[in-house]
Amino acid sequence: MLGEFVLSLAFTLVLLCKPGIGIRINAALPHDVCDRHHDDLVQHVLKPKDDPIRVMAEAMPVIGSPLPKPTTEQAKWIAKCDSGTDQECAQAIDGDYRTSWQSSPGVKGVNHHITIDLRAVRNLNALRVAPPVNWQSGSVVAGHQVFLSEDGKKWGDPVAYGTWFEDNTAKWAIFEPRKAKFVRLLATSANEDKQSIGIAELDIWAVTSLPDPTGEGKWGPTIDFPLVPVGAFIDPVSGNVVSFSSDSHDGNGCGGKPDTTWTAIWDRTNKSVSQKLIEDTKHNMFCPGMAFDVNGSMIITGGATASKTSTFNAANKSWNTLREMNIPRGYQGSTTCADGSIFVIGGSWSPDSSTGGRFGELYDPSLNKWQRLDECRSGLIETKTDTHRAYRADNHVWLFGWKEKMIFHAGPAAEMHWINTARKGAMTAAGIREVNAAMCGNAVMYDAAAGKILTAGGAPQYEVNYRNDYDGRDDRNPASKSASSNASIITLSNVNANVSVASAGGGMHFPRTFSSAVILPNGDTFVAGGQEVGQPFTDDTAEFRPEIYSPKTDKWQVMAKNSIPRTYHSFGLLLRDATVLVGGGGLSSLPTNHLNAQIFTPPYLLTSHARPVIKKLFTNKVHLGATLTFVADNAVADASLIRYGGATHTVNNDQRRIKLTPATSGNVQFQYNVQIPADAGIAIPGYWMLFVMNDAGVPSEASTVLILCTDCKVMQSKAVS
Ligand SMILES: *[C@@H]1O[C@H](CO)[C@@H](O)[C@H](O)[C@H]1NC(C)=O
Ligand SMILES: *[C@@H]1O[C@H](CO)[C@@H](O)[C@H](O)[C@H]1NC(C)=O
Ligand SMILES: *[C@@H]1O[C@H](CO)[C@@H](O)[C@H](O)[C@H]1NC(C)=O
Ligand SMILES: *[C@@H]1O[C@H](CO)[C@@H](O)[C@H](O)[C@H]1NC(C)=O
Ligand SMILES: *[C@@H]1O[C@H](CO)[C@@H](O)[C@H](O)[C@H]1NC(C)=O
Ligand SMILES: [Cu+2]
Repeated sequence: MLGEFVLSLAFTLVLLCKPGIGIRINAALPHDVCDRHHDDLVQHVLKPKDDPIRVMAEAMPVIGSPLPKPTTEQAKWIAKCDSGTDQECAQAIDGDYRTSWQSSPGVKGVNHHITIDLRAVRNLNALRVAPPVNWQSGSVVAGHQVFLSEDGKKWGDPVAYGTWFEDNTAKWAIFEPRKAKFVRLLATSANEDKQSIGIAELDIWAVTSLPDPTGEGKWGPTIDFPLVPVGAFIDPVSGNVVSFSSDSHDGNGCGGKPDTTWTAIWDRTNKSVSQKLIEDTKHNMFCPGMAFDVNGSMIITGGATASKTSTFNAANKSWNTLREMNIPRGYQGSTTCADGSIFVIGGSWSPDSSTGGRFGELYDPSLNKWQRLDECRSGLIETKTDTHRAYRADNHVWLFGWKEKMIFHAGPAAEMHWINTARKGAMTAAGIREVNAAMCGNAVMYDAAAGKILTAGGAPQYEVNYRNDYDGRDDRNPASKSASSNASIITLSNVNANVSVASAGGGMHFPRTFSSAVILPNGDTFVAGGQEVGQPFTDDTAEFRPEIYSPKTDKWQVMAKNSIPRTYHSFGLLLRDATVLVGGGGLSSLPTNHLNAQIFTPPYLLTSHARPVIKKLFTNKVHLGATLTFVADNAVADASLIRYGGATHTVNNDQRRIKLTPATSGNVQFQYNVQIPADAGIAIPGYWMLFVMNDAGVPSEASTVLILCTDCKVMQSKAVS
């Protein structure tokens, strides 16, 4: 019933936000429709009838259930807060949504907080915070940290923190189950003068037993975002994560101002998440292409405002408008080339959603100009197995800038190609990767010097339940229901030659589509999330068990599972500290929205060995072919560079890894040289993370290195001093 309702809603939304409606999706979606969706959710799905709480379109925990609030004196929960009597505090746990705890006015810099003593140790996995019925702006908890304790004394790091969108709906902090008797909520953003926060009710969720601890690695903490982070990238200057949704923080096409985008920045050092509506660029960046230019600016093309190009400038943290593409599009593939130009191909919505025709285009940042590549025909990159045909067949293209002005097209179509940017995008067949297309699967260049690309997962067709609504025929394709567990290693050799393809470890343990793949410093690839039956805006058949592929052993190894689904519209990114951030999913005004991300700590950081430290880097700007010298705090056995990338819709074409071989340098203890590849097609200019590893395989935190482009005009005109 619930499933049915969700499905039909998802269906309606997909319908409403269809192509043809085109460039401005939200213009076609009247606000009363959005409001109606919201009310439906509140009335029929999430809200008990006599409960006046307003519930946002956000996913509930998929495990556990709310702890009943005991009424006997011995078992009754005890609330303590920073202001008010115990009786007043207790209004937040009295089971009555019409009464609330209201703090006294704040003192600047002092956080309000409330601590609940559950009187018994439980396996907690979520906290729900309901605002007072008479909600007022500035009086609800937005910035927050959630702590757990078994004894009320030792608290440790927060299990969840971040910022909730400031409105009158209840908010979730969902985290991996952990034993605790005490829960503390710290309201970090309501600490300005005179601000008083109110909480109508706190609900605490628990599971009966802790999950099976098998599987390596560790999940947590959860970072709560004030939006569904559909796309994300790391600002290479600060190391902070910049994320974005659409013109709405929790829906697509049900938002506020047309051609705007909600963004949120997670600052890891001070554990805060800030938000901002970007209006100046007049670009709704929902479902775009992403590529990091050679100068550390994230170039975001198309999406909901389909012809626009925007850039986030890492140097001054501002969003700016660049020249529009010739061909408007969303869901395109995009990547940065060896000469610093940005390539896009494919995509949806326009110019004609039924016939495709979304040719390649090349952006020259030095001229701020797009050039159409007339020989680069998107028909050649289309998958042949999608009943949604041209609307979906050329989406989320896997592209890798390469030597000799070439781009390698690795999929998701079964057929692979070389694209020659010097010859109007002329395409040469490069062989067949596998029998079927792998739409919404992953492809990562984990060893660039050796020309190695790992591909994994995906499905023959984008969405299972797609019906061709243009001709009224039912094109649903039950035969292609399942996502793939297939995985391949592609090896590039000479340009224009067929590539070689081998199975990667016989395939993943689990089939998945809409998953994320993140290259790790040691050359392994972490794959997380996705679902077995690919259907946007659903979490059915979600896969919670990530796995890591190691080229050294040619094996996939299952990692510890998490409990938050990461399906359509989720992302994964390697962080500078060599952990992985996996987040998002949804953005549909439905209760499958995930306004959070979780950190995964790979097994290499959970050993007893100390992490090596890069103590000194002789320069952080290095030319192609040059030697880079660094000093570590201890002996180093291995090193690598991983290019900063941007992830959305399963694709992060710009992340790539170069294996480096550290050689001792001079007579200085723990001083090493590494050689930067001379070819810009391998070491694509721009910002990279340098990691070093000890002989136990433990990686350091990354130092950021800018690879300069000696002979490309882009770098010359935008040269970094
Ligand atoms: C954290 O740092 C960001 C800058 O990255 C700043 O805008 C924000 O106010 C800081 N937050 C706190 C709570 O200190
Ligand atoms: C940031 O830098 C870019 C590129 O140099 C420039 O176009 C833009 O105006 C700058 N924005 C601000 C707010 O300084
Ligand atoms: C290269 O691959 C194409 C398909 O993409 C195939 O038609 C051709 O025979 C292959 N060439 C060689 C030499 O294997
Ligand atoms: C996986 O690969 C095998 C062997 O090439 C193929 O038969 C199968 O159809 C593939 N599965 C999917 C879902 O593409
Ligand atoms: C990009 O290039 C400009 C010069 O055109 C420079 O001022 C700026 O600092 C660079 N940005 C970054 C993030 O390196
Ligand atoms: Cu999308």
